[in-house]
Amino acid sequence: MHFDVITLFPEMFSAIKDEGVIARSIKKSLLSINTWQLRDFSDNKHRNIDDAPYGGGAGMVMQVKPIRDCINKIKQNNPKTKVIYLSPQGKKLSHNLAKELSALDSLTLLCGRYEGVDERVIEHDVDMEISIGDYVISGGELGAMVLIDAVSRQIPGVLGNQDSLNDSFANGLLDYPHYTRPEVINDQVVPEILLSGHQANIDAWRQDQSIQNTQKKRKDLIKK
Ligand code: 4G1
Repeated sequence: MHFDVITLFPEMFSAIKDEGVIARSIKKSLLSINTWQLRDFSDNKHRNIDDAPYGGGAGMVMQVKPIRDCINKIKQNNPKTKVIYLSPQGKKLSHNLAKELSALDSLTLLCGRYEGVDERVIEHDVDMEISIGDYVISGGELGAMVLIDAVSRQIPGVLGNQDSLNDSFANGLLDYPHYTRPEVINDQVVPEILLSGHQANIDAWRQDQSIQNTQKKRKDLIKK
């Protein structure tokens, strides 16, 4: 899968490009991430890409022309790419949406800054708006990185071993509790069953803990 990312802060993406599971998958050619500096598509010597809002008020708005030129450039190599604008107005990112997107060959992620993009970009150039949650953040870049991580994990081969986290959440459940050495610390003990060596009982216990955990901490996740 290929990601093109349109941003004013391409350096931020080193957080996922240089480290961890995404970096390894890039080296294995399972994934590629190209960042595009939107300022390279500015038409003035100051490299501005934003202007004041019509109607007045605070803040600046990202202009149509640089964004449209950048998207058209990306589409020259990649005519079928799906253009996603990370935005608080978008459909909420979920495990299921990440899974659906992972079936595509190419995504173009547009990251907003300031007050966001001119509405005409959304009307004419964007295929889908996606949000990572209901809070104010400073830019779409963190949203794009969350999306890249969640989508990439669903691509076969990206995760080394089979991933128990994914199995758990695919059922719509939270994870079960984890323990490692030592067996006792400050009077806190590891549940006896995990030391029993009886794998079938351990699996059943974990399944039960997943359900109880979900019931207790995230009732909203329990399927109707
Ligand atoms: C109004 C949230 C504005 C925000 C209401 C989730 C948030 C990108 C996301 C904002 C952004 C609420 C996201 C807000 C996001 C332009 C630049 C929009 C940053 C911007 C609840 C600022 N998922 N926010 N506005 O945060 O891009 O992806």
